[in-house]
Amino acid sequence: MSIALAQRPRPVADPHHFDVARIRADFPILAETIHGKPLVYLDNAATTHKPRAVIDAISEVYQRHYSNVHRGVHTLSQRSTDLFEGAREKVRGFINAAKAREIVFVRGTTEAINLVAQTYGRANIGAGDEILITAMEHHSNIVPWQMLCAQTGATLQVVPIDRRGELDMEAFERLLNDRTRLVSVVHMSNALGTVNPIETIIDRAHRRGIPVMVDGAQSAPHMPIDVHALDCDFFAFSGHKLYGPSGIGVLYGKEALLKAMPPYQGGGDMIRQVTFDKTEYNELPYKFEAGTPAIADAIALGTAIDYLQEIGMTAVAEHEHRLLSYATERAMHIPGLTVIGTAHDKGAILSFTLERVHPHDVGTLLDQLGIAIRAGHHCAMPVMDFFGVPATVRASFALYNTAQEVDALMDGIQQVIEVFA
Ligand code: 7TS
Repeated sequence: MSIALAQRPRPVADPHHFDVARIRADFPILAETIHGKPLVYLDNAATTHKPRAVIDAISEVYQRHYSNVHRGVHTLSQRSTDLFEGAREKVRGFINAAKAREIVFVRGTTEAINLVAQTYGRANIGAGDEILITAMEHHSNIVPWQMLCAQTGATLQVVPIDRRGELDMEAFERLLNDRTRLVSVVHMSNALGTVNPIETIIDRAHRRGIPVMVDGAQSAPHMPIDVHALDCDFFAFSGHKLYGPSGIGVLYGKEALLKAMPPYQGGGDMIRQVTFDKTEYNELPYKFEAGTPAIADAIALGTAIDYLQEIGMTAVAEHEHRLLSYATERAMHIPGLTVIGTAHDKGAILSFTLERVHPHDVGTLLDQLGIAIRAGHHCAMPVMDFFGVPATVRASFALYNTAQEVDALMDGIQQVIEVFA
């Protein structure tokens, strides 16, 4: 028997006409006013809002289908197990993994990277070995490797970036060597918007037999992902940036690698047999899913994926790209505004500084106008150090943003400049 959540109105899927008004109507929070102004939400790199379908899915699970998974013979347990495993299958399809057992549910990108560092890393990386990351990583793709280095005596190598915020690919090739045991690289930078040439990175690393982990926290919500075509060894993303719930995320790993890795945490669900002498671990992916998982959240992540696939990730990427081009064009005409991150290939993130105004002041004044942006180091302090700024203002776009919201942002920035003039 298979169980499905209630059918819901679907977003429009017309490749020639991206109906942003229809999409906005699916997101209840976008009707909120902030300080009496319509909400202009441009902090999507931090987290995205949820369509009604996702909110309703959570409610429906708890109202009608909820029980613990993988344990009971009773009907509700079977229903929630079906829905939970159905969500895993949706994730598999979304990133085009070969098998559902290559999809491990975790709390988010951060946990996925820590899992790989502490399992794959501790089993395969030792004193004198090197782990290669880049200078534009989020702290989540720096600190777990530093911890692993402290535990094992391995060292962290860092691919530098240039003033546009692009990777120095020659340096990357130079840094790959016989001691390199793993490359872990961000697909799309949360601080700069840079989309890295991960196909080339994976190809060059694989030529030397080095596995590659991709931090897809920012890419998965904004462009089509095909882990099979990429041939990456690990790929991580978070549900909450993908219009799904917080507290749920995904680690994709190639089956052969996951199979050979020791478990991450011990407990229920990850075992086959336990005696006081010896424990036999469960099969994939359950070996890595100790304890009761975020059941309703995983199911609702599946609903978020349904929602996105109905629209189409290519259409999402194109819409956001149009917004970024328009925002960048307008920003260039504001005196004293410097865009940080001008890579050729960019996702819809506009990071900038304003002369004589601290980013936090920009954020506070924009908030008074109902505009939510992020001001800070974006958990990428080394990027801020490289550009010699303490922080930036960051506007990050999502599928529900509009050109009018870009106008509101730019008008808001003009007002900030006048206040500080
Ligand atoms: N990697 C990247 C590239 C990210 O942008 C983030 C979160 C993470 C990893 C961590 O994801 P988490 O879901 O485990 O927290 N980035 C941001 C941001 O830009 N503002 O708030 C969180």
